[in-house]
Amino acid sequence: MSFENIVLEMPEPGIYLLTVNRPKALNALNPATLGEIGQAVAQVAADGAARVLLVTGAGDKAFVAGADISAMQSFTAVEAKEFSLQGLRVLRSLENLRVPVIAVVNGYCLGGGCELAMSCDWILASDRALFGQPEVNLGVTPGFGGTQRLTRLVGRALALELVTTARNLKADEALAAGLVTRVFPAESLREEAFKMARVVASKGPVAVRLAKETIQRGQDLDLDNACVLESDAFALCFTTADQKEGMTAFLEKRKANFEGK
Ligand code: DAK
Repeated sequence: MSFENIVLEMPEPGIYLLTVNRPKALNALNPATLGEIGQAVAQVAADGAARVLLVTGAGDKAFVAGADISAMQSFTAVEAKEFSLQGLRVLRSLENLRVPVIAVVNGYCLGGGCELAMSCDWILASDRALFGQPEVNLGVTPGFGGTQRLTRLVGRALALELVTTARNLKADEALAAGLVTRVFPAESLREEAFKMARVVASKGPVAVRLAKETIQRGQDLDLDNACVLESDAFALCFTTADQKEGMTAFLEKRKANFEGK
């Protein structure tokens, strides 16, 4: 599949890299770009060899500086609703991808860009990253789930402060707030992200998928029901060859050779 606004590649076995590629517009998300991200997610979802997806922005200035303001400026309310629903749908499909998805944030990560990053499973940031939901500067609210995902990640008070003041967070504050999991020097961000992706790709693929599903599905349940999900996932692992291989390899003091079945 060929794209105009993104690049999707598999630079190493099992590791997909999706790059939003509109550096002249700081990788802003217009409807075409969102559509291509949706197609790329479907492509990764259909590839049984996929183990992890990295999502980043082209250039060293921005991950994504937001939804495309020039595309939105003349929207009618109906078009705005369609755009918002498209964004919500695409970001949800990314979130629901069965393999872990890691955002690799190298600069401005604003508005729809922050919403894209938050729909990934976790965020790695460079020390030059800047996060925010500045939509109120433009007279609108966040439209791709920012009010909800930011609140779940950093809590109600900070989410409200950030969304209503449009204040941006530097990487260190984003780390302290739990919005990002790790911060790296800008020069080493990409290599650190690949190192982490290789670690994920080396683990039992079925176990990794089930762990993601259990954490995701369980977080909105009460603890008793969530733990039933976990115990079912754990039991399901014992139907796989990977469980036998993983435990046998441990006992034989060798590296496991997982096949994803
Ligand atoms: N959209 C379109 N173009 C953008 C852009 C964006 N979000 N951000 C930057 N650009 C473009 C600039 O217009 C400029 O283009 P040229 O003038 O060169 O043609 C180019 O990228 C470089 O930007 P700057 O010259 O401004 O670069 P600076 O380094 O001076 O400043 C900046 C970088 C990130 C501080 C600045 O560009 C900026 O403030 N950008 C806007 C950031 C922002 O407000 N982001 C949030 C966008 S709103 C909804 C659906 C979705 C949403 C809301 C509602 N519904 C349908 C209900 C989501 C909204 C958003 O994400």
